[in-house]
Amino acid sequence: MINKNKHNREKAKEALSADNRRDFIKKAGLGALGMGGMLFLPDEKVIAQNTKKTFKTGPKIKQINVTPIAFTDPPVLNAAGLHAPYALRNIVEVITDDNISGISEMHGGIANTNALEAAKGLLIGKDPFQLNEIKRTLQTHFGKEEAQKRGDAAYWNNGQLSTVFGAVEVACLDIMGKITGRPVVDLLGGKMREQVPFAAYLFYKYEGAGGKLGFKTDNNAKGWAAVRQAKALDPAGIVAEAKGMCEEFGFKSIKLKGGVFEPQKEVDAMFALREAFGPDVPLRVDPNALWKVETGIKYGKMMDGLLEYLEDPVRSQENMAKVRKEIKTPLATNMCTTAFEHIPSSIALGSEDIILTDHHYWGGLKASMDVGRICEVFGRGISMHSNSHLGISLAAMVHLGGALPYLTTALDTHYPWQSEEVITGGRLKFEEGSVQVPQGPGLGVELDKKALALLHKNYLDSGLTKRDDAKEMQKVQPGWVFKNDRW
Ligand code: GKR
Ligand code: MG
Repeated sequence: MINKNKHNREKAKEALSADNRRDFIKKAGLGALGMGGMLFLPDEKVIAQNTKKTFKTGPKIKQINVTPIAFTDPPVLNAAGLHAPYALRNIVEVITDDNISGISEMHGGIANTNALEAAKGLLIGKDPFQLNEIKRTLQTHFGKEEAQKRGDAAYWNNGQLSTVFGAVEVACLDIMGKITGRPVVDLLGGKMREQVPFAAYLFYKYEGAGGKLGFKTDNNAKGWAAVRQAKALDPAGIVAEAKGMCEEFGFKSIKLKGGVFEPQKEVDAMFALREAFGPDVPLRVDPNALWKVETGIKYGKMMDGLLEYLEDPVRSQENMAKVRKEIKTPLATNMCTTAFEHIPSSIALGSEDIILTDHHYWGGLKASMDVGRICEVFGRGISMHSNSHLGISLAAMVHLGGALPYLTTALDTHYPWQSEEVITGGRLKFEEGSVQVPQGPGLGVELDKKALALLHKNYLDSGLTKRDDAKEMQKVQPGWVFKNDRW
């Protein structure tokens, strides 16, 4: 042993002599000269063989399909107005030259469809493993995204770099998972939990099932499907909705989408939920930044001790920081800190306690892992925002939720409001409010081509090309206008 070590030391010394230094660095760079490597220096031939094995060129993207779809959505209310009878999404399928297909789901609307169509030509021939290069390529076309360009508009209608790249990245990760035989969660660093917890996401709503039925209901509906079509316009209606949803999905936390009625009425609904569910069920309310600063402080104080967090009571990081200083309840956001460029001012101002990440607009799953890291470093909590979505998005959210080392609260999902699917095997299951991280390679869900065609037909028949909640609201309340700070 002693002799062997002496021999290796001499070999290492020899390797470090001036003439050989470059060669030594080359070998070290290939990983041959860790301490283990010093014991058995592989010869050039072995290194060459291993190198070939390790650095196999990936497959190339041969084809990208973008399919706009529409699925039934009930008439739920929010600060921006009313949901249309159909919610829109774009389904992306990336196919490699060896016929491996990766899928993802993106915000709906023609701007996003067009942006994805434009991206297609740039990505054919690219290696799906080369995500940095793919992003750079998209950046040359879409320009570097500037957070201030997003303004107050619903950023998911815009078709910008982060949304397009997010969609492409998820599909590429699905491909990588299928090639390596590993679930996406492993490509994000590995599983931190088997089950990912979600919250019941309540909405005020008019009576109606949405879709073809619109404001009408299906008399044969049972259980949650029946509750989902009932009206919920007061605290009693919200409690009944919460009970129906929690019974069906087993959720252990509850969120109410506010910004619909004057604040006192929404605060009353939160107290009614507390009364009905008791102190062990965490509660949140999200007025989508429709309150003025003084309103945020007044009702924030009223709900101190009641809420797990108050989500976006007011607009802008400055206003959030003002409210946060005055109340004890933690503040969460998916509106004032929505991009990496927002982080420095978020930290400087102290605008929120929790960031609700969303891979659909933060720039993908890996970027959302980075958001998690930033939150950890700066003492913020992290959770997840959602919009109307189907199972491909849910699977991606679950892989991300499974991988985030530091997840502080249950995630948002609109999934219970939807009844259709675009994946094989039907709707994903919730157990006790959680979804199990899919086990199969990649996302672990597959596109149902028949369902895709049907939902695409829905899109064409619906006549909708973008989400416009204000327009839908005006059909019910003529003259209704969106106001930035209504109360
Ligand atoms: O679907 O009506 C809705 C929500 O209001 C959604 O658009 C929001 O983005 O869920 C969201 C939120 O938490 O702000
Ligand atoms: Mg929100």
